[in-house]
Amino acid sequence: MHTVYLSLGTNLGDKEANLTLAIKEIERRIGTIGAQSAFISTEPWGFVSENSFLNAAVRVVTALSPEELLQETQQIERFMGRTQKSNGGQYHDRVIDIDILLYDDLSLSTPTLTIPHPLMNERDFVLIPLKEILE
Ligand code: PH2
Ligand code: MG
Ligand code: MG
Repeated sequence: MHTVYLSLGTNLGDKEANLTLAIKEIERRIGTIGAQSAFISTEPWGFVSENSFLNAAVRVVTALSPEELLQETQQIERFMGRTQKSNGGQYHDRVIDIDILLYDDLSLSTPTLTIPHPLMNERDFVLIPLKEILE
């Protein structure tokens, strides 16, 4: 089994409900939630939007491989109605974004997936929830 840390963010609709549903879907499709951070309200980082974010992080124990994990997180995003993906640093408002931060102590870089998340150390909206649950 593998320990993974996921970052969650939303800035559209009922943000608290979006995070709650995403966490429920993570539990259903990915694995057991070992810890869940508080939900924190943050300002948009890296793009201009009038919609503030609600961010959180979770620790999950999973049997999935990194690529399977990515497929499942993307399926949850689509199931929850996410349409646009960030493209070349061009960010958009979104109902849900689920990013893989850490997967055991693995370092991996493929065209579709980089672990640890390459920008995590620059982002307080990632680091603050992560520090709450990191063990
Ligand atoms: N996600 C981004 C870009 N900017 N800003 C905040 N506050 N929260 C996010 O989750 C976020 C962001 C790219 O996924
Ligand atoms: Mg993201
Ligand atoms: Mg993402």
